[in-house]
Amino acid sequence: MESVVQRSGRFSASSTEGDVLVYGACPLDCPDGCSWVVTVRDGKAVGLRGVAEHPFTSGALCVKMNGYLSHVSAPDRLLYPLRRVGKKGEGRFERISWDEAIGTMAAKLNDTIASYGGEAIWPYQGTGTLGFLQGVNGSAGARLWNALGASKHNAVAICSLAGGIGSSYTVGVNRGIDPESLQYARLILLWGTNVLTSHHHLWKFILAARRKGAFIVAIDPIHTRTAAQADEHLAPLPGTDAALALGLLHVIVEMGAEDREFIQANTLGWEQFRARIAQFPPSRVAAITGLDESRIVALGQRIATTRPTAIRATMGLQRHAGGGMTLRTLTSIPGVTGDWGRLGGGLVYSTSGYFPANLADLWREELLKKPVRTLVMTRLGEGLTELSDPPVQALIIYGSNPLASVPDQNKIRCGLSREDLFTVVIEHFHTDTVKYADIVLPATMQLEHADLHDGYGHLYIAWNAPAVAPPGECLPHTEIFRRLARAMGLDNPLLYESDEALARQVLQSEHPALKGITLERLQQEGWVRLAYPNPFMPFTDGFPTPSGKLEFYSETAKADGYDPLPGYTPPYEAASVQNELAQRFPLVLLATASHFFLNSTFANKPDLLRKAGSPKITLHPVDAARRRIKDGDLVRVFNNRGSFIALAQVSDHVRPGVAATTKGYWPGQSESDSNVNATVAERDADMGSGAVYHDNRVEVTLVGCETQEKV
Ligand SMILES: Nc1nc2c(c(=O)[nH]1)N[C@H]1C(S)=C(S)[C@@H](COP(=O)(O)OP(=O)(O)OC[C@H]3O[C@@H](n4cnc5c(=O)[nH]c(N)nc54)[C@H](O)[C@@H]3O)O[C@H]1N2
Ligand SMILES: Nc1nc2c(c(=O)[nH]1)N[C@H]1C(S)=C(S)[C@@H](COP(=O)(O)OP(=O)(O)OC[C@H]3O[C@@H](n4cnc5c(=O)[nH]c(N)nc54)[C@H](O)[C@@H]3O)O[C@H]1N2
Ligand code: SF4
Ligand SMILES: [Mo]
Repeated sequence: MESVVQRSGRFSASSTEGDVLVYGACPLDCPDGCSWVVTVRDGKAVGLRGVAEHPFTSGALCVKMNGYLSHVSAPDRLLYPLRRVGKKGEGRFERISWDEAIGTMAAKLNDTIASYGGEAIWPYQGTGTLGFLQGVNGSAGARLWNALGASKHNAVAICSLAGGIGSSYTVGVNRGIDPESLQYARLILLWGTNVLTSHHHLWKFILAARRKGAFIVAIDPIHTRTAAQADEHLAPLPGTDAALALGLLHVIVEMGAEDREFIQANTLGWEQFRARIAQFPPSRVAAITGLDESRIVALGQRIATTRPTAIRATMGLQRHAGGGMTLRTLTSIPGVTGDWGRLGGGLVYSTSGYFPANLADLWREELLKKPVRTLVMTRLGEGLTELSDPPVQALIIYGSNPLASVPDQNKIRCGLSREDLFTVVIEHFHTDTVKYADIVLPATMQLEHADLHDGYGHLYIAWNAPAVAPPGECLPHTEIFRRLARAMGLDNPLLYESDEALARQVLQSEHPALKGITLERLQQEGWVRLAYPNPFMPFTDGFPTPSGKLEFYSETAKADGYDPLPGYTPPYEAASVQNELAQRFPLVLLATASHFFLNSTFANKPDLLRKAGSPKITLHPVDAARRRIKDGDLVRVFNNRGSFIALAQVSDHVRPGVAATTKGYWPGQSESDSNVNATVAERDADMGSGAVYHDNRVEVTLVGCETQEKV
């Protein structure tokens, strides 16, 4: 039989002789945060599988990561530092040494600081990897940027900020119930979330509930693959969910089904909120959401009579002008039904923050000599073309492909073309963004570096041990920043701590959730559940709001300049708000998660690109016929900001007036040299400057039939 060189206490003999099994974790920006095992043979990774015993991963990865090993060894992977030799955007580079690359960077950054001050440096970290050492959760490089006084990001505004802030006004935090507790629900509302594409590991808990009789409702403007599996699907107009929530509550209150005992003991401002709810009778809500009144009433009655009801919402739901308010209002529903107090009831938007990472020790704000400005990552175009005092003179991009992923692509391209801007991109592949770099640095991938991970859709943390040596001259972010600090002549020892030392500091906390969890244990076991009770109910000891109660009425929201009550904020580009714009651009375009890519990661992976096919836009038959568009036609999708080309897919999976496409394609893959983000506005959601990707009006025309004034 087999024998195994054991790296970890949890392994039993299960592999070929001489093989080494190494625990790791998926680094991608995905709620599931899977734990995996790498099989290493003769120094090479030959196998990758999900950890079978991990209750959330449950032995499976996903269609994107199953073939990860071929991505790691892809022939077009960046392996050496490069210097630009062509014009910005041309993508012509020559190989240089690490010493030269780091030396050039150090000189440029020192010059920038001398001429403009540290804030002229913009460290632009995206969500390419989430880890606490190399990735965005730990703001890799934070110590160095603090020492240099560089500008900061306000948070990962690109993805989830608005919704997190919105739910915090109601329950005090961005987090909600343990997603695993969906298995105890009797009614599950999958509200603006495409589970089977974006975080399929949750599905088994939903199925477990269904086996015990739970009813599953999908609320999504698109008939997604998740909606297709639900017992019922409601397709409201995009961005109208808070109105729907208030309408459902109207039905519940009319029935007298609110949980008065819970409300009395655990909430603040019920009378005011009740008056707000009264303003949203189903007839009004039907007009706002475009849903039949009878279906709103029926769902309201179902919620009123089914305990416990669980709501799963994710980030897509808040990519609208009223995204923060949407989560604020949805989070109030279990406050009215009392389901926050029942196992299997409540809402989960994110679990991020359940891991009480010691970020203060990781970041060391004391290295900052004075407070620095924060920049919004979804306003990169504006930041590069309009910001002054100081202007951005040095842009260090890592874990991000902003030319593909960030709103207002044309403006970003213009900013990245600036001759006086020094741009460094740390990457795995020759993305469109890389083409604008002065210096390109090759980063290690997950099998080649150490990292510490949590998940934003579960309560586990994991240690990712390096399994193989990096190919070529790839380096981890942590090492790149150590080398840069040295080349810049900085001598604070905090800038030179090892990866393990950093990981130990992240885990250094008196918080009970980390009781008994050490780096040694993680290295031994690969992953652990945080020390919360199991099953877990978050708000049994009250809500972490100023009043200690769930706040229907929030003084904090009021002080921050918002409506103190949950309410409904229409989309910026709603026909009711901007009628003239809606006439010019009649279709609301959603650009949602692709089943085969993770944001723009993998859009260059041949097998996944083949499965995904060309960029598509789904149009309702009525909308298609009106424009003489047939299934399979090549169309130009445009508005006053820009355009991109896609294949028309004519289907009733969307309603008239709504169109759907997917995010992630690289602009350079299209003959228009653009993707959907050429049409998306550089605009903030109501709370926390989140992006409004799905609040986007467009018109569509056959390629070849574009008129000059329209495009
Ligand atoms: N396969 C795959 N998985 C991913 C990603 C990916 O790119 N590909 N992206 C990852 C990332 S970065 C994130 S942040 C997460 C979470 O990202 P998700 O929340 O999954 O993001 P979306 O796909 O934008 O939106 C989810 C669903 O919400 C719907 N939706 C959009 N607007 C509205 C609305 O106004 N009302 C309602 N009710 N529904 C609406 C969309 O049609 C979509 O089906 O997923 C992660 N998982
Ligand atoms: N239209 C539209 N656009 C969207 C969205 C939408 O719903 N609609 N969703 C938004 C969301 S939710 C998000 S989170 C953003 C994501 O936007 P980004 O943060 O830009 O993420 P990606 O597009 O995946 O690009 C990540 C890049 O990092 C690289 N990378 C991966 N790992 C590492 C590493 O360890 N080191 C380095 N140096 N590089 C690495 C990958 O090769 C990839 O090119 O996109 C947003 N864009
Ligand atoms: S992308 Fe998500 S589902 Fe796929 S392996 Fe990574 S964490 Fe798991
Ligand atoms: Mo995201």
